Amino acid sequence: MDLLKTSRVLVALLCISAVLCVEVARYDNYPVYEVTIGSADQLRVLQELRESSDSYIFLHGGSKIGDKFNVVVAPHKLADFTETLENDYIKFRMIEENLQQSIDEERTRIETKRTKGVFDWTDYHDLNEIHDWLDSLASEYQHVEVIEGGHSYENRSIKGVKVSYKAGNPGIFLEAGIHAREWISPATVTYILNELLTSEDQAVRNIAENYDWYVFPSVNPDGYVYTHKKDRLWRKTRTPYKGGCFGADPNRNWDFHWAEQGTSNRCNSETYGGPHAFSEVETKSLSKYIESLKGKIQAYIAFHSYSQLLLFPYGHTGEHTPNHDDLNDIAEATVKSLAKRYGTRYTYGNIYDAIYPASGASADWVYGTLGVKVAYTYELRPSSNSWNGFVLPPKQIIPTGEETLDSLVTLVEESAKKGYYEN
Ligand code: 0X9
Ligand code: ZN
Repeated sequence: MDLLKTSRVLVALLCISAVLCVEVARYDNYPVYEVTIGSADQLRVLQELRESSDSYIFLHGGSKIGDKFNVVVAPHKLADFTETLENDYIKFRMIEENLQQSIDEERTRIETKRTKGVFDWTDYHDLNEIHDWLDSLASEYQHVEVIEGGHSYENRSIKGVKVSYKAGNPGIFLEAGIHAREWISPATVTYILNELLTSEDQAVRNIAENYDWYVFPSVNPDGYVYTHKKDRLWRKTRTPYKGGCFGADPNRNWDFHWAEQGTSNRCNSETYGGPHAFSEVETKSLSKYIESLKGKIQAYIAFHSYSQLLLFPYGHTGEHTPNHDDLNDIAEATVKSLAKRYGTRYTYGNIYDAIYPASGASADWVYGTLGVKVAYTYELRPSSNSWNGFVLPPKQIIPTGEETLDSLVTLVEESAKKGYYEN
């Protein structure tokens, strides 16, 4: 997003101290609308709107007639927005008048209340804290090794760890934070990593010690830093592009049916796929690392938010994968297990049908190119009824971590029963 050129976002000066002032994107008086998809034609209009500009922020997806979803609209686009929807008889209603309020509350809390220097799951952490914590794990546990899985445009490390209790284990890759604003994703994956190392629960110990875990909590580090410092709702990378744009959607940039579905070729769009596949150094470098694990990783799980879904390939077509029935059975058992602790309800299915057509995503590339047959994408809490799900209250981090770990145990056990980790 080009703040100055498009003036999508009002820019304010936030002075953290007398000497340090940074420009911060603000969403004062940005309303949030709930939109209902009434027909296939309306869905097409809404998809075009999503891909048209960054003045509309689609907070979560919807793909079926009857689905509702929430959109943030920049004040200068309000007239266009309502006119387009009215012309196509699309049902919509305002559910929040001022998006900025919840962002302000979160910022105040993080700056004033959080205990600095302690890594726990009572609140969200910035990139340095996550990286320092990963380093500390390697010093503390002999089974942990820090790995640089790649790097970012602004030259930050895509840092992760490998947890291996014994040689010859099948590998499982956990990817988090590819979309910068989805803060519950790194928080959940660090929670899971901590449990893999410390839990005394027998089922958790079994999966922890009988698999090698490759855990990458923040694979879009520039974007994540940007959401902490400048724009809480940033989604993409931060590569500059002609026309004053920044960033591509790193989950539309992988070289598998790139740019075919659910992506935009306009650089200011939230779903801009980039000028070519792997244009982003983040996806290019990380994919090289993942390729180096070919044969070693047998499951790949990406964590996003929000709307409580468990998705599996493909995203570029409604055609089913060869192991669709297995993926569907495993997903069914996984969401059942997730619901046990707190009653959190997930739905599941192949990406194309269960959320929306979207190609060039990491999980599809891993499935389609590397032949990793167990490939899932979680859309974590909250449900799609929430109006600002990226700003999830921190008291939900631990429950989200707990139920997601419960479900991950089932996902691994069920896929193992089906023979996916036998050599
Ligand atoms: O659109 C996305 O990239 C994901 N949804 S989100 O709201 N977090 O942006 C869904 C990803 C679907 N996964 C694949 N196509 N593999
Ligand atoms: Zn996402």
